[in-house]
Amino acid sequence: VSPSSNQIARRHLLVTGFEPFDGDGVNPSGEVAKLLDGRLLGDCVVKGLILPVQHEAARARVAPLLEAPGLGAVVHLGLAGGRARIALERVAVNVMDFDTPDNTGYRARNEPCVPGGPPAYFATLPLAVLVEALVADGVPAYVSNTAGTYLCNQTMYGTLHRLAERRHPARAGFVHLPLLPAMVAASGLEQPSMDAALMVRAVEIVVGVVARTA
Ligand code: PCA
Repeated sequence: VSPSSNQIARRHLLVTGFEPFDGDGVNPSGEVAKLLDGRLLGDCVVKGLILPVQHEAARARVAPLLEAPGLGAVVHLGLAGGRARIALERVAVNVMDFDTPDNTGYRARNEPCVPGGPPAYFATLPLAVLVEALVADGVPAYVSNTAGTYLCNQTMYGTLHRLAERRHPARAGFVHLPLLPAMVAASGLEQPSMDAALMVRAVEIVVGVVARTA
């Protein structure tokens, strides 16, 4: 006998983005996560929130959410300036080695995300299915083999580590978004960008597939 739906916590998908960092006034990943908060996907609801760009604070924000009953999957989002396409990250490594300081001015040098943790974790989201769904809808996307060694990698690693430790069935992974056109305009640099509406559509496709397959 399965419990009636009001006896169990609603199945939900955790979607996080980050606050702006490195002097930027905006971070599209945080904006998209905020926009999707509360969205219904079949029997699943999105819990969207914005993480601080500091490793302990980001971890403290995510940790209790990974223990929440009804957690179906985790999709972390972040900004990756220089990427031209939606990047589905394949792997998180146990390294923090920052090229730029975090939002508290701290610059980690060759530190582990989790002391004693395994060298790396693969994303557990269905990456090939996600790329296929994005590309079929005309959204440029690919599977990336590095999430860097900054906050995004650390957050992906921390989540996959915690879920693996608990043998939690929720799938998890990380999606890097390109710069917004206005960010490139403001920088005056020769950089690729993606319109906000297309990024939103991309993440909607990702969470839609993840909700169906979680
Ligand atoms: N991107 C950074 C950290 C926050 C963000 O949005 C990264 O790629 O690590």
